[in-house]
Amino acid sequence: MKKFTSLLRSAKLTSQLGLMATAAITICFVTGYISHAIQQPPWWFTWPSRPVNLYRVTQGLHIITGVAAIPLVTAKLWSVYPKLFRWPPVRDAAHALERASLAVLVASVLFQLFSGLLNIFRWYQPMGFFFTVAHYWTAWAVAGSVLVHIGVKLPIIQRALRSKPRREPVTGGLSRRGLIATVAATAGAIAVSFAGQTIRPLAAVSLLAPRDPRVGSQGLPVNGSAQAAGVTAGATDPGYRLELTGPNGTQLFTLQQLQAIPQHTASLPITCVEGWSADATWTGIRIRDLVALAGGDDTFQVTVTSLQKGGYSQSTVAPTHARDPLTLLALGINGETLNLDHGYPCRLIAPNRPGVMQTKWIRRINVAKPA
Ligand SMILES: Nc1nc2c(c(=O)[nH]1)N[C@H]1C(S)=C(S)[C@@H](COP(=O)(O)O)O[C@H]1N2
Ligand SMILES: [Mo]
Repeated sequence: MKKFTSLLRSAKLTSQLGLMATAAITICFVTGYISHAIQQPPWWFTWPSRPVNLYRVTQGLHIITGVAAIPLVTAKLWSVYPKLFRWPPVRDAAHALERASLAVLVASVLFQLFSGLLNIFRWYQPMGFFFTVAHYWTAWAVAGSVLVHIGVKLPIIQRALRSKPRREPVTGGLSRRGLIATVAATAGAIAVSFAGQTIRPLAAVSLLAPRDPRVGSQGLPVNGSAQAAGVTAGATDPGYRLELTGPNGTQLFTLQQLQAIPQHTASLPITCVEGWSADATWTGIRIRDLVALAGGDDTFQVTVTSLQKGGYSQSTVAPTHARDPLTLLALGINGETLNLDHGYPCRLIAPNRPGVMQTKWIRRINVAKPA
């Protein structure tokens, strides 16, 4: 076996790479859970509406640590793969269990990194709705199997990390430190080149990111055009009415009537779960003013429904966000009337909220007490 084992491989190298990969995966897991909980809140979870850029930071970290984990995990697997060919493959029951947990670990981590990458590049066809569900549940398999793996290996890891480094080969070649530095630099470069889609000053060096937050109609990328959503006819229909329902009953508004309600301005980003964020200045009606018109107060939640059938056609605005004066039913963007792709005649924009919940082409707003 010796003959195809690089001299660089050692328990110390594996432990150090493992530590780096675990750090990235831990941040990725926590920020991913946050994104999930905002969209499907468990009973104990509330997400604030401020600071307005908090979700931008957590989701930016999710994507950045996810892509940075790719070289870290690859290097870590490289450092141990000759062990795959050890004979006998299974020594006893405990060993068999350990190997099974390793198989779960490797498969679930690779699935998460790969499916996440497909999502960043908006290649949904092979996954469809399946992605969010699978990506969520597989994250638990990663968390569980990482914990088991660390638990099993802890004595080896501790010994390896404390051990004196083996004498490095002197004649040319890469040293262990050199390898670690190369892997870290690769992870860092990949992280930076994706970060540009959410940190504007980095956009120029954002070589790998699929989105440039500076590019798009009205100065903002479009996710899901009006045509793709099948709403063009409904959104431009002169008979369009916004329906507002609540304790005061049902009220209908033409676009002209909406424009006559006091307008406010808010500078807020769209932060897509895919990792890009872009700032814009929005003009429209405060949601809390509509809540008051409907007969609600600041303990009420708001559910908005799109002209779109299926897809991201509905979202709920919790009281924390509904009463925030920055939360708008936007009619305008960057000084212009909202164009069709950005949600004409009106769309939701709220601080510190995932893009997929910033519903476009709204036709109904329901104001109700949370269940
Ligand atoms: N009705 C509807 N609203 C929607 C979507 C959609 O597909 N349908 N896409 C959402 C997603 S995923 C994002 S990131 C934002 C993007 O807004 P923009 O296209 O104006 O940049 O809109 C959100 N609102
Ligand atoms: Mo999105």
